Amino acid sequence: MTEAAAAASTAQADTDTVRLTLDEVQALAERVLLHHGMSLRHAQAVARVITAGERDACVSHGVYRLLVVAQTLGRGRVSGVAEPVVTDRAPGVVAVDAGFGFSPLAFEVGAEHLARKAGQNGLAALAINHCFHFSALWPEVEALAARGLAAVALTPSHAWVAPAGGIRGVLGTNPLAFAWPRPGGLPYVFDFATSTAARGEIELHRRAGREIPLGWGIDDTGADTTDPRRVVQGGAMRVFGGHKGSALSTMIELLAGPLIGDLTSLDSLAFDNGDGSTPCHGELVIAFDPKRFGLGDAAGDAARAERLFAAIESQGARLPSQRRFAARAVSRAQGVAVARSLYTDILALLR
Ligand code: NDP
Ligand code: PYC
Repeated sequence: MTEAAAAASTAQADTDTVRLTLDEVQALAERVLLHHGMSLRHAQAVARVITAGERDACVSHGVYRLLVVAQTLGRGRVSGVAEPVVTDRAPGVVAVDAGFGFSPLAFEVGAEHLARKAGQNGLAALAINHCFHFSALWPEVEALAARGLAAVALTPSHAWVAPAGGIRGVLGTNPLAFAWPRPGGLPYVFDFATSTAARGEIELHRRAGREIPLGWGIDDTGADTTDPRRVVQGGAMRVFGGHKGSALSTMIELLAGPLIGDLTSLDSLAFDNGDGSTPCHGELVIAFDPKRFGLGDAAGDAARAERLFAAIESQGARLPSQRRFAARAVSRAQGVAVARSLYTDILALLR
């Protein structure tokens, strides 16, 4: 590319995006959510996960989600003000009833209890019930790793995903997240949908009029398609990893659904009844305290984990979340660039 072409392309990119500091993203998100009737506590908690998504360049779960959350609030089923209610179910189990509010505040309230119970028992579980759930799970497992705990989080969604060998949506996009605390540094974290791609990615492609890669979804006849509209209208998404992803996704349905007295993705879609709201169901988070598990050589155990990470990286492979952590550092220094069309749609939510 010539210098002039590069300058023109940069200028084009500048006009197509709006640069915001992270404080501005948080403030914008809070404003939109308060405008749509959320309590301050909910608005701040939801804005924190949305800002974290944008900061870490997880665009499918960043400010784009404001459109989805506002639409869900507009449908009137979700409560923007419900205060989470904590119940001590067992020495190792705490439940938080979100009262049909969004999940982030319920997690923030429950995390304290979960961490205390994990410290007492070695491991503990947090069951969040009756929550509208739109967020990425890594902020939650990372928060637990920051307390020195290893953690797993899982949740269903809506029945958009066909099981391996099937062609109709039965399973959710069902994310699975894991964090492992590392001495003096950022944790090892992965967090992925058990569908080939998250629903948010398909929606973003649809918004942008872009094709999706083959393998993400099928149309209403079960044929592979690159048209996101055909996946969304009568088609289905694909699970990752064939029968293995299908089984993992089913496990998530069971553990974060019937096990904790809550809905599966099929139930969540039926409950939605065509509203197009964020899925409503439960979430399960499990925390492990390494201090209660080992044989007394915590430093040796941590060093063995570090050798595993080093062996992965020494081949040129990267650890999950490294892209996010790198994006986080850049966003903290330079802010984030939001697509202008998306920014305009978000501002319209304030009218
Ligand atoms: P991605 O496929 O983007 O990433 C999955 C994970 O794999 C990330 O931890 C990522 O790290 C890591 N990764 C990606 N590429 C590599 C690589 N080459 N080497 C090593 N690690 C890699 O995630 P999804 O699109 O599946 O999911 C996105 C988000 O959507 C998740 O945060 C999930 O929680 C959320 N979601 C939420 C749902 C809900 O119901 N609430 C439903 C479905 C999804 P990195 O980020 O650093 O690239
Ligand atoms: O991207 O699959 C998704 C999703 C569903 C609910 C929240 N995010």
